[in-house]
Amino acid sequence: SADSSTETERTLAIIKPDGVSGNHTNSVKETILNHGFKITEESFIQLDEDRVKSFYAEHSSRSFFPSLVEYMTSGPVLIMVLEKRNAISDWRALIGPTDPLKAKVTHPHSVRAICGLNLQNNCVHGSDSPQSAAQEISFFFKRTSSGHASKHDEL
Ligand code: RTP
Ligand code: MG
Repeated sequence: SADSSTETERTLAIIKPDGVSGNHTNSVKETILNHGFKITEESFIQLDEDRVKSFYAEHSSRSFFPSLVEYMTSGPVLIMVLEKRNAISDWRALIGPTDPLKAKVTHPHSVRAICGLNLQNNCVHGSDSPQSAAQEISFFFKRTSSGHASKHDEL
């Protein structure tokens, strides 16, 4: 069918270093599956500086950028591709606002309200548009011509 409202969509999710080290991985994955997403790719990796700088290039001129790079390289992360109808906006809604301290007030059941620590250490990432989802998924996951996923830099 060509009806885009019923087509599955893919988005990129990351459980950030504070989420992994805070033992939130299993509960976040359970939340993802309970909300009807399929986890179709998964990679537990340690990001290096260059990879984080490239991934968050849109923020390279911000004052928080050096701290963001240090944070995102401070330990392993779990990168996932999530699939469902409206995956991009539904995952963004599920994770809640960027700042967990605000999320606790306005979206108390969101992932960041429950697992996040502060504006920087906010547990999870979600692609913010169809364009960034496509770009971020291909940034981390390559597909061979046979259709099998091949991951790089896996721990
Ligand atoms: P994300 O890209 O990780 O899903 O987060 P987001 O869209 O909700 O927020 P964004 O503005 O893209 O910021 C990217 C990440 O940078 C850190 N941050 N620190 N100290 C600060 O002022 C500050 N602001 C943002 C957070 O880790 C944020 O998720
Ligand atoms: Mg963002």
